[in-house]
Amino acid sequence: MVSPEFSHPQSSSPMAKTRNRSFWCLPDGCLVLGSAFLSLLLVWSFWSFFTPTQNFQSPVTEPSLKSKSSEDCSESGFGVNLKSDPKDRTFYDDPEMSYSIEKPVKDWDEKRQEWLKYHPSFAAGARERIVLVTGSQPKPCKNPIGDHLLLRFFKNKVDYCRIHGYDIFYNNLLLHPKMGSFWAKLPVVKAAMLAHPEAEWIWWVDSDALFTDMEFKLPLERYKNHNLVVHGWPKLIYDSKSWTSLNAGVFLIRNCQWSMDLIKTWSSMGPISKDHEKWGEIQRSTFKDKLFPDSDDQSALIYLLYTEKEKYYDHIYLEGEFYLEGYWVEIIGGYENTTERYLEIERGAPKLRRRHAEKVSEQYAVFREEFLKEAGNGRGSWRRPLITHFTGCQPCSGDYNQMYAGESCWEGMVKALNFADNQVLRKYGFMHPDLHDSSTVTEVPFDYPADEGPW
Ligand SMILES: [Mn+2]
Repeated sequence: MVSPEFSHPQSSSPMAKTRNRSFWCLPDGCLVLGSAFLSLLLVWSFWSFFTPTQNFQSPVTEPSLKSKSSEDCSESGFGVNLKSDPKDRTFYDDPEMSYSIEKPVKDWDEKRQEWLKYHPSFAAGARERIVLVTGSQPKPCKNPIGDHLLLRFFKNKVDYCRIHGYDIFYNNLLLHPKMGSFWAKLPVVKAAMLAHPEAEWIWWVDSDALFTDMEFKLPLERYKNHNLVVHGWPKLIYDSKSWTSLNAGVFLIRNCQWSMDLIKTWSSMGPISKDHEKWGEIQRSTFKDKLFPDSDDQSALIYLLYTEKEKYYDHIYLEGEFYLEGYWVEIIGGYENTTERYLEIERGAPKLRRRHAEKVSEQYAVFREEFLKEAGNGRGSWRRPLITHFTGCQPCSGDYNQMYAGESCWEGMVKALNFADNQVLRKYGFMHPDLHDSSTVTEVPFDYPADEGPW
């Protein structure tokens, strides 16, 4: 689909002045943290030397720091305490609390806050914490190379999460028997919100989408006054009334009551509703370019934005500035040019060529950023697209939209997967010399690409 670019009208909202307001659902349910909790945060920032940050210079063996912290953190992983679950009652102990999509959760902000109060090591970084959620169907793929492709799409997400320190959950079950196909994500996202009270955001990424910029991080600061972030364009929703005015295959949703309510309303247009068929008809009559009869999650979300703008628009950030997900057809032809432009930058910037541990990759992303100012974003840009989405190609079933040759789907996927893999492999000393050839690798020469060899 077309992806018009214009700046987001909400980005200049007056809300943007208040920096630290948005811990919980925004802007309706903004809860101020108590002073006791804040002091816990302060104490934690002192303890957190176990998680060295870019600014922290003290050696971890400093004896005066070691004694107290090691008692509390000796059984911890990466600055959070994985072994402490105090006996205090939380929502997990409430027999009424259900993970099912059919039983709404109430007072989630308070319940989540209470859990964090009893787990202070998680409270410290909660605002920035993301859990990526993805998944596929329970059965083996019909497409003979389907499972292999899904494995590579999943590996790509694991790579991205490892580089950025995010947790990832892969679901391959229908959590509600009626919520299949594109509706299957909603029960999973709801369950993930309950399973991860430590995370502020759940990031759903479809199985047919992959990260093609392993360095780029979501600009969370931009979303601080919003609860849902999707790739989309207001003009296409309100003027064109198109069912592709946003894409529901990738979204970031805040772990809060507003989102619980949205999921309830959203899924009420899905197959769990007795009005499911009727919703299909309503969607088709509202969005004239929608050609199939069934009610789908993407049209349902656009319908909410379209019919209840006052209720939803201020809470949903339509990200149109970069490829939060991008249509593969308009992207994959640009990988070679992008690769060449990035190499050109590196030839002139030794600090970008320096070999480094994978763990410190984010620092090199910061270095690179100053050279990407001219790259642009989104369509027509030579910046690596954050996510390439193979909309219309189904890796597992092997079905594809008849407007493409099937081969172009599978070849495009291989090219995108290798393009992404090259960014990862380089930290391990290797790369694919040919994006169309998955099985051949070459060793990366020292000081590459300055010493680029004849290959
Ligand atoms: Mn998809």
